[in-house]
Formats: sequence, structure tokens, C-alpha cells
Amino acid sequence: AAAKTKWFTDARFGMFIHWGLYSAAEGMWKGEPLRYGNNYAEWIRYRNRISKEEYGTLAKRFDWKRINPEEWVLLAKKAGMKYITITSKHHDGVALWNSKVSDYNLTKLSGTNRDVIKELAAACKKHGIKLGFYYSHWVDWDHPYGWDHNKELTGIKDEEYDKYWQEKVIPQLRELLTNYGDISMFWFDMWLNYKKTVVKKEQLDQVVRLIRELQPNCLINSRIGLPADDPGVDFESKGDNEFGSAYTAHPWETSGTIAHSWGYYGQENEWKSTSQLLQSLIGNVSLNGDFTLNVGPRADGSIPYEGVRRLEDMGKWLAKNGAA
Ligand code: FUL
Repeated sequence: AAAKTKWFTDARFGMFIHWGLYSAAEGMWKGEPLRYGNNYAEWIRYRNRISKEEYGTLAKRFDWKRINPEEWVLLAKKAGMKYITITSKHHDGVALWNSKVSDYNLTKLSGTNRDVIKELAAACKKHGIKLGFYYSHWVDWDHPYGWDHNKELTGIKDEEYDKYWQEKVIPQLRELLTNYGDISMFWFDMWLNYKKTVVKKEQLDQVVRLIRELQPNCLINSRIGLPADDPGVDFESKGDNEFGSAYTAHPWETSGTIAHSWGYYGQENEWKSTSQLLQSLIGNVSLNGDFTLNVGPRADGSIPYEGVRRLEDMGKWLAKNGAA
């Protein structure tokens, strides 16, 4: 296991990208700001109770002439990052790639022939950056039987939830593991103990088996919902912006934000300083951990200046100190 995770513990610094239909909403829906909750702009479909059809129209706001995933990769390189993890499907249920499993994907909704996941995979390969996928396996606000917080813990029947799992999760993961070259990691996202939800251990094990079979070198994070010492887990992911407090021998990371929201938020005003971000990175590294720092590009693919500036400054600091 140690050989498999060596690149990850050596990498130390990676880029998270939250990008999806929510990026086009910018944390505002029909003049109404994001409703009260965690203030995550990528949650707007759920928070503001947007219908499937209306939410889908956000795809028309994507500026395909401007969108260029290679720019994200070049920025990651400049910052001294070694891997990129992108939201292939967030809680909204929309696939960023041209998925045959569900037409509710960015390519089809935008009426473009572009597949950003394919383009990002090519750019990562070209520039020697590892590519990983965030995939919201547990929560899906789109599939009729996916986990939706309206239904909470008891509103979905076991058989229904398994239908979602078998007709969406498994086939979509298969697509991602088959059509995009080497995938360095899957970053799943579950924050309750699965035993308290409708999710079954067998379903999580099924996902692990599929990944092991199709891409044996692909790493799996603990937020799949299994304990950190389960054989299905290769590295531990801490909570959002939760940094290390003690030395841990096994591989682990913190994913964190430059401001507050992960997805692009037009009203964002909680930017952290470069020194604060560097301190988080150095702190984690001193405890054997990684830092996966998020950017939230706009619907035209551009990353806000505040983010670009901080990443460039971090890269300069790392280069000056011989760590890039
Ligand atoms: C959380 C999600 O709910 C957020 O939207 C974000 O993706 C973060 C990394 O994980 O649990």
C-alpha cells in the first residue's frame, strides 16, 4: 500500500476545482441570494429549491470560447501543486463529462461538443500533473432516489436507493475509470457514518471493487464513508478546512478554500491571506499531510484574481525555499 501512495505523500500540495452549473449562478438565483445554510454557492440548487429544468438552463451561460482547462493546469503548476482533483459530479447530480448514463450533463445541457474532463485529462498529461475525480456518490439531488436532504435519513427506501446506486453511481464511475486515462484518485464525499444512513457497506465495497479492478493504482479517500483503516481506504480526508493537529503515519490531506465557498460565489468576501494559506500548508506537511487547495472558476472558466494571486505567491514562496 505504501508504494501506491508514495506519489501522494510526496506531492504535499494539490489543487481542488469546484466547477459546475452552480458556477454560473454565482450564488444568486433570480435576484435572491443563496439561502441560509453553509454559504456554499455549489449548494444553490438545493438551498434555493431550484427545479431540475430551471437549473439546467444555467448551462446556457457557459462561455465555451473562453473555457480552457489547460489554464487551470498551468496555474496549478505555477503554484507548485502536483495534482488536480475536479468535481466530476457534485451533489447537484450534473456530470461534467459527456456521460452516456445520464443526459443531465454539462456537454448535453450546453449543446456543445466539448468534454471538459477529457480536455483536463489531456492537459494534465501534457504538463505532468496527476488527475483525480471528486464524485458525490452519496448525495445526488437529481436522481429521483438519490440522497436529497429533504428526505434526510429515513425518506428513501433501501431498494430505491440501490436503484440510484446501480443505475447511476456504478455506471458513471465505470465511465470515468475507462475513458479518461490514468486516474490518480477518487475523492468521495460522505460526512455521516454510513450506518446512520440508507447507504450500505456492500454498496461502498462494490465501488471499491470496481476501482481496484479497473484502475488498481487509483487512490480512494476515507470520505467514501469507510473507516480510515478499512482496506478500501488509501488516504484520509479531514473535514472541510480542518487541518492537522498531530502526526499521523498514514497518508492524509485537508481540502481547504481560499475564501469560504468552494463553488464560485459572486458575493465572496472572506479571502484568506497568502501567509495564512502557507501556514496551513506548512502545518499539514510538518504532520505528514497534504493540502488540497480549492479554486472555483466562473462559468467562462476564469479563476478570480484573488485566487490566482494567492496561488502565484504561494508558488513563489515554495520555489524560493526549494520546495517546488
Ligand atoms: C463538502 C461538500 O458538501 C461541499 O460542497 C464541498 O464539496 C466540500 C469539499 O465537501 O462536504
